Amino acid sequence: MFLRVSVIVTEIMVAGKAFETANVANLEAVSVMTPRWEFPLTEPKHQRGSFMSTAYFLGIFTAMIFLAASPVAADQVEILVELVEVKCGNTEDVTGADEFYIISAFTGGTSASSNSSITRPISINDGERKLFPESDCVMIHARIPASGKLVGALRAYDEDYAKTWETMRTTVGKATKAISAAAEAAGSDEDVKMAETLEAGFEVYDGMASLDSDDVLGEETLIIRAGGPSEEILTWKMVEEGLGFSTWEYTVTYRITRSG
Ligand SMILES: [Ca+2]
Ligand SMILES: [Ca+2]
Ligand SMILES: [Ca+2]
Repeated sequence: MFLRVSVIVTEIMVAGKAFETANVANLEAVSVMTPRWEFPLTEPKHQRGSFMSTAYFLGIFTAMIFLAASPVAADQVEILVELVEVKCGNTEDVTGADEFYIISAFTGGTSASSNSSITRPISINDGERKLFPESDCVMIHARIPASGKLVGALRAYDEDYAKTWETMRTTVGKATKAISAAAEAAGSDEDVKMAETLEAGFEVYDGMASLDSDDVLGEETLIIRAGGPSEEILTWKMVEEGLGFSTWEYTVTYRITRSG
């Protein structure tokens, strides 16, 4: 479409230029010839005709430039936020591998643009990097207004108290519902208000004793605007270097994809 409009504009530019050049030649001829032949070249009708033709071309030219410069306006943007991999520099557990997992909460301010997810634990040790399984990657996939945004909150854990992961689906569903309801009730697109609605989701998880007993490795808040590159690969680093019993270091890579 854009290419086609560009070609048409170029054609009009060439035609307009040729027309203009011809007119300039005519007008020069008029000024040179005026002293000797006042008629017909200085006849007002002829000059008005030239002016009208030039204005006509200019009008079309301007319209075509406007069309070419205006992108096809998408009022909605589809955003996909996915986990890619986790890299471990240093585990939290003092001996052996950690069981690394992430819970997430996202909202675009409506029920339809709210979601929560949890990944099944990945056994990972010092110096290793592991891909999140495809079935656990998607944190949010939503359509939001082109002027909108998503806010998200991520929390990473090392599992120390085994859970029945099959029953976690029910919990994830409850968390998603809680975020959806809070987002609809808040009815706000302020960053802080949107982030607050995510708390409703975390409260559901925090109510589980087994999850509450696991070690929290890091937390991250995200604001993802609808406008932006079609693909971004970002990292979230969490480090504990303190004087406590344990130290750890993790880097999580995630991807944002936008399409019109
Ligand atoms: Ca631990
Ligand atoms: Ca552990
Ligand atoms: Ca350690």
